[in-house]
Amino acid sequence: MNAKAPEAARALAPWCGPGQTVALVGSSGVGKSTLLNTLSKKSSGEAQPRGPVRAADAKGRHTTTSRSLHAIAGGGWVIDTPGMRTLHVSDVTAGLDTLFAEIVDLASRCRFRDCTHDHEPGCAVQGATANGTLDPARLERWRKLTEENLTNTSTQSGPRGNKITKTPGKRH
Ligand SMILES: Nc1nc2c(ncn2[C@@H]2O[C@H](COP(=O)(O)OP(=O)(O)O)[C@@H](O)[C@H]2O)c(=O)[nH]1
Ligand SMILES: [Mg+2]
Ligand SMILES: [Zn+2]
Repeated sequence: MNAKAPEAARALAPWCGPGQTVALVGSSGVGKSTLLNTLSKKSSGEAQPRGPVRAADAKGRHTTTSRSLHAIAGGGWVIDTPGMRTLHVSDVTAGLDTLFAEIVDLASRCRFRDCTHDHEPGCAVQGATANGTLDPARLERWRKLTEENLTNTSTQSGPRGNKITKTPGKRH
């Protein structure tokens, strides 16, 4: 949508009304503050400052530096947030299992419990990509997100950095 046009507010009306609060989240320069100004019908004097977009790579600069809450014209609230260059995922193991339920399902039929669905023989997930029931691009997205989640999620470690796999029992 064109964030500068009043029609933008009309298109978003189902999510922006009395009793509703929305937050604008996304990369710098995508137009969050611009959209906020349209939604809240701010006069130019009280408008959220909008940033330039670098012509070379179309990346925005961080013009908004803190969160702020604004009333939407006609009811509801909108939160402007500073942009981010990248959005990392962490602690989303349960979410990934929900989103890629069919991969979880297939994985239960892999020969190895800790199958990475990459090179292992007897991999049901690779089998499904081979016979066309699973889109290889989807498996690739699963792999990327799973790796990112693994890197960004802290694991509890014991003495000498050993991973704790069991909760220590109560002492008697
Ligand atoms: N033409 C046009 N320019 C836009 C639109 N949305 C944002 N801009 C411009 O893109 C730049 C960055 O917008 P800004 O709202 O500061 O992005 P933010 O970092 O997400 O808050 C500003 O120069 C805006 O005027 C749009 O829908 N159309
Ligand atoms: Mg902004
Ligand atoms: Zn497998």
